[in-house]
Amino acid sequence: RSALDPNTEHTLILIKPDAYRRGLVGEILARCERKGYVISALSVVEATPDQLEAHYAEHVAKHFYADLARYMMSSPLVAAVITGEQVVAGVRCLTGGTQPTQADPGTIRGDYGRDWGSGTVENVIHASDSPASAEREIAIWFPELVR
Ligand code: RTP
Ligand code: MG
Repeated sequence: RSALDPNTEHTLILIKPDAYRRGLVGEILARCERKGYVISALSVVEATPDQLEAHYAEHVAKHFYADLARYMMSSPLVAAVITGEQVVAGVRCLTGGTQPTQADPGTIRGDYGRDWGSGTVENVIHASDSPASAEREIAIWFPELVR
């Protein structure tokens, strides 16, 4: 049972703490809305270590995980469920490549992401990389929607 419409597609974005602090929440949500997608859920949260380990399960054992977790807990962030036809691929496209310096201009990371010399890049946004990831991640950040 889900509170989300099963007849369309959903993705999970995190507007990461750097973007929250810099006042980019409205800008990032506006880009999703202008593309024609709908905001189905929205929340300001302080991520817990458990939530991040679940969310980034594929990265927990990697050398950059400690920096990543510190970055993701450095202030509140905004979690959102975005809805629309092929929204998973579409929002990944809006998001751009992982590394801000290489991300195409015009993408969210290309326009706003910052590389510092060391530590984790501040790349502004997370977006689910597949419909299966989206389902898994929505359950982590919006458990009330999937119960
Ligand atoms: P995300 O999951 O956050 O949407 O980013 P992504 O798919 O583009 O990249 P992914 O490979 O899943 O990496 C997740 C996040 O970990 C940080 N990272 N740091 N220092 C490093 O080598 C490194 N590699 C990845 C980034 O914050 C990246 O977004
Ligand atoms: Mg990823």
